[in-house]
Amino acid sequence: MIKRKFLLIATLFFITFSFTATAKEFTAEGTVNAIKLSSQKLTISHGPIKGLMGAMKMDFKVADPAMLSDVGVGSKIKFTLKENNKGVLTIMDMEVTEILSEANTGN
Ligand SMILES: [Cu+2]
Repeated sequence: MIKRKFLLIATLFFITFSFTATAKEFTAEGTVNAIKLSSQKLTISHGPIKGLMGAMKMDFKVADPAMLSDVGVGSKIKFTLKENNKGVLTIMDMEVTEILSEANTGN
């Protein structure tokens, strides 16, 4: 159990360190289209993200699965994305700016 805890802390430390070392950060706004609990992702129709991409509908992984229960389908959100050195985007932080529906569907 102790060994496991150490591994978890070491992993978290490593992830945090690698993010701060190489990550690029972006802020964006969008509407949640779907919540995918099993893959820890949100499908979002997002507006243009300066320096990254234009407006489109796509999936983003969230940093913490608990974030998936903070939104519903139709929620408008502001979010912070981090891009790691492999170009993988993760939502690190988000804020609901408008709730259009409280439906929270699974996969
Ligand atoms: Cu996109």
